[in-house]
Amino acid sequence: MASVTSNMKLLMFFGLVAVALAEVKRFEGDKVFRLKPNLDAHVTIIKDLAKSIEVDFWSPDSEDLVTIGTDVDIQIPARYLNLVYTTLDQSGMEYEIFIEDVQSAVDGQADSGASPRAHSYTKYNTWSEIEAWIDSTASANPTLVRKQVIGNTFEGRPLILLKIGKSSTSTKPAIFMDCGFHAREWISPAFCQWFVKEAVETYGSDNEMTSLLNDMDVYVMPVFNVDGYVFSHTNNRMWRKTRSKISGTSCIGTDPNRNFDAGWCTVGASSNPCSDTFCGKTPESEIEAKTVADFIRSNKSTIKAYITVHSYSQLLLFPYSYSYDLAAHHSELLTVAQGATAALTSLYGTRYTSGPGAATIYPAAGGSDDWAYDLGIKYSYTFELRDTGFYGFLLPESQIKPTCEETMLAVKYIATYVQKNLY
Ligand code: DDK
Ligand code: ZN
Ligand code: ZN
Repeated sequence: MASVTSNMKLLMFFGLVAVALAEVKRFEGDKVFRLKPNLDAHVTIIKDLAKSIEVDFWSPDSEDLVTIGTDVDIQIPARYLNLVYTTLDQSGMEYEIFIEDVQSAVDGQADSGASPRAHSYTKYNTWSEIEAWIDSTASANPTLVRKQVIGNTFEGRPLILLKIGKSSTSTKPAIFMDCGFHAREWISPAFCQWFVKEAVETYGSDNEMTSLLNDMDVYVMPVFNVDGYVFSHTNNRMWRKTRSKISGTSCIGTDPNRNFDAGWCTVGASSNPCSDTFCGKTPESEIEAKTVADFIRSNKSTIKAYITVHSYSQLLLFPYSYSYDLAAHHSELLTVAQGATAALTSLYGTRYTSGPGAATIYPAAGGSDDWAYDLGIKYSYTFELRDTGFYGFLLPESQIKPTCEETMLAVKYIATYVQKNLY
């Protein structure tokens, strides 16, 4: 027994040393540019840059998605700035600098004044803080919140759902909402935590929330891509994908929002494992995607709506993204989206665009929203939260509260619509 304990201490010690020694990527002097390609030649130049130097695409999320007439936000490492300025100036392409120093923006995110080692709804919590928060929230609200572990990530962390709703002996219709598909989109898990807080705090006083949670359950997955989220805290703030190993390459990770079985890898996705939009070896090759897809398939008859929360761009999207074809329920999906974004805007004037994915953002196959819709879940929506690129993924913590408050109005609008149209 004594030797087990000392071995454990030794392991813990090396674990801590490994964390302390882990290369934390720094971004001193890196800049984020907004490019405005309006000629084929400009698109070619951007794609060539992506091949020859290290460029991190913020929006769209990979060079494969760059098209004429759509703004491109890219992060350029400091050492390539001279080359990039020369290239851009020769091309005649219009551009602006959105972030002068990425490291300062990374450091500037934590402006909430919240204590760094305690959970807070107005800060970007680490996975261990979120895990502890899940347990305390579930045990403090046993009649309203139940924790469900539905599987494990590639690196062995738990995939956790919170089932929110008034306990009932009969099966209730449900809404499934996930956050944290993409590691660097930190505002997304912050929103799922906020939603749970609002649910438990306003059940019984807010009529809309009370009626919703009496009639329905909401499955909230606070973090889908847990391994990626952890990596974005410990090693690379700009990480997007999962952390799975792919045989035959040293590149790591798959884009989980290209890994679902919906027109898989046909458009707006890459078969190159080094790309940030890598679609994976096969549909559902990622354990996180397979686990969530299995859960939704098993609860297909009760799940009436699917909501997935990303950032940034201020969009509310619905199917399809894998095709320009309009969904069979296009006009209803659009009307609900417009109602939801109007509610969102009413609070602080934040402007959102809504529409089908392919035409509104870019064609992209393998998304969870298209997959859920084709499975038969009619109300399937993807949020792209704040902002429109001023801070991008580095949205300061001081914007968590207003962002979550306005997003609550949109999510409640959709949920209430679904609830009123159940039968
Ligand atoms: O996965 C993406 O590239 C964005 C969120 Se970062 C969403 C794209 C639209 C929905 C794809 N089904
Ligand atoms: Zn995303
Ligand atoms: Zn996004």
